[in-house]
Amino acid sequence: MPQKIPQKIKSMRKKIEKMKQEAFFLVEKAKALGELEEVRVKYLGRAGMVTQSLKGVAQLTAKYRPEAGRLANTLKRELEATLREKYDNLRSEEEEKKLRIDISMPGVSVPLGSVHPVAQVMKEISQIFMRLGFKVVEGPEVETDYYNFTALNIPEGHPSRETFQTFYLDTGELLRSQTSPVQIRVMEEEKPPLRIIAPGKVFRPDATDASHSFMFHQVEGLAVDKNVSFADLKGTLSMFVREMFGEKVRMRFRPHFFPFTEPSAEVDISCIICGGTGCRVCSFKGWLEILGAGMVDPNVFGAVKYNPEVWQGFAFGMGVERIAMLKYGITDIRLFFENDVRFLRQF
Ligand code: 2NL
Repeated sequence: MPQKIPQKIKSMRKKIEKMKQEAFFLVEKAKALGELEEVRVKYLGRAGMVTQSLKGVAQLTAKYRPEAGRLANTLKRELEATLREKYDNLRSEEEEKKLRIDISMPGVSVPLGSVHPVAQVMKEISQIFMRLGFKVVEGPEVETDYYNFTALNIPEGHPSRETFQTFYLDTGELLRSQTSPVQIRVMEEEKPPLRIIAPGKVFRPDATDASHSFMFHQVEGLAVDKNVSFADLKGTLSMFVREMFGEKVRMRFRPHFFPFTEPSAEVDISCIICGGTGCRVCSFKGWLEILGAGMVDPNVFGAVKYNPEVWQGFAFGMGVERIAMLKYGITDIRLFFENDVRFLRQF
């Protein structure tokens, strides 16, 4: 015979069931987080109906306590779960409403940046040489004494090795003072013939003024092949000058000395401001120095184990800021590094 369920328990179940129906109905009905919170307080708050029922369990006789406790606790857990679910739904609905776009609203304009003039000119230089078959290569800005000096035939005691001409690090390394070390690294890795340009940042501890900065940019170039001559150097550079500064500009070579090239030359162009008649920009000389160049010294080839009896090469190096200043008529190098948008916007 199944045990008869006492009347008291039946009425407890009924009461709890009614409370559950009501509470779930109110949760269902809630349209905003505020309304939902009211429902929670009504049932689960300190003076809430479910909370009170649980408290009431203690006053019951021992016979009914387990069943009453179980019923009230189950309702509490079910109600908490459905409140939590509804809370999440309402919240994501409200979030979504916030994200909805009003297409009649005026747009918000985003200020556009632009490519830095030094980066623009460096790219322009690189592209001219790329059209002549040169490949762009990059390398580390922190270098060793060997790659920055020794391999380039710069002897111990040479003034450019002094601390006032090169930034030395505590590790014994240094900040490259030219991008030639990149070319040494390429020659160590690759067999000739090769044509490469190395654009990038270089560092020298110069006192800052209108024409000096402790950090600036260089593009160096190197071509190695059999039967490369000074005439190839001249042809390549005259092509570059024409592309960069225009048809009318003339070019001249002045003898010079660099440890890594022999013979060496400094290269001038006719003043792009006055056309060569003389003005303040060219200091009334009619000529502007734009780069240094020469035929690769056999000792440099020796350092990278190229046979100088078989291979010849020409090399050149130019300061990007200087080229940009001439091209745009800028008279102070510091303008490139101050990041004043009134300056940068002009390019
Ligand atoms: C200048 C002069 C120059 C080079 C750089 C070079 C590189 C190798 C071998 C030989 Cl790996 N030479 N570079 C040659 C001549 C001049 O730069 O006035 N730069 C601003």
